[in-house]
Amino acid sequence: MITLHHLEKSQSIRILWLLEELGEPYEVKLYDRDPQTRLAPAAYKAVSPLGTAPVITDGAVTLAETNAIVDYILDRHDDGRLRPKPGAPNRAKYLFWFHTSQGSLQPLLTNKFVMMALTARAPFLMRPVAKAMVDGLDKAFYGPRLAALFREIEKALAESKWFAGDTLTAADMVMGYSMELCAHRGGMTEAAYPNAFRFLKQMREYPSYIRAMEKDGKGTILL
Ligand SMILES: N[C@@H](CCC(=O)N[C@@H](CS)C(=O)NCC(=O)O)C(=O)O
Repeated sequence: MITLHHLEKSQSIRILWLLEELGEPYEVKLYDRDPQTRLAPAAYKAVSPLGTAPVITDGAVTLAETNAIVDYILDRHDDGRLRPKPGAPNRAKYLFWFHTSQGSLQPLLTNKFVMMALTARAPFLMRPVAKAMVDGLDKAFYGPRLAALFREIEKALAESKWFAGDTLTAADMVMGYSMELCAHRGGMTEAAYPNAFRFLKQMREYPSYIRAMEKDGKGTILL
């Protein structure tokens, strides 16, 4: 049986959502972040080969990396419902959003937030210099790249209810966590991106997502 090692307030919520949506038996072990560093605790790092969340174990298999885990789990449920099959009309959209989340959007968000946190923790006299560097990076790199992604997200969600069409797929599950971050701290506003916010509302009201959030019990966002 699959065990999800679930780190609070982390990308692992996507796997919890997927497992709840599939409705087959699984185990979940809950881990709190280290109260000082806010990173994964030593017990978590002992399980995860990269020290990062999410990670699952399944018999002799230990697997990290969100999208690898999603594909591993969906290989057992290959009916095309949550992962459109090759040749399906929405396959290209599915692939684009499934990989955009972890290939572009999430790394940009993580890097931007880490840089912001480092600035806030810099020694007092260094802080203006650190802030100027981060602001420069934001203007030249994070800002334009995130804006391009936000525009594309809004366009996609104006065309269809979910990212790959009118029914939920795993692309929505991986994009969902990143979208929460965009809305909370990434500069995405409801006035400018109404369809993105409509997506977030429908995700938060989706029964399997509600069940996942109840099991998590902590809320997704690390503030
Ligand atoms: N590309 C990885 C990123 C994993 C990652 O950075 N996870 C964060 C949680 S949101 C983490 O483990 N943070 C705690 C730590 O680094 O100790 C994936 O998709 O699984």
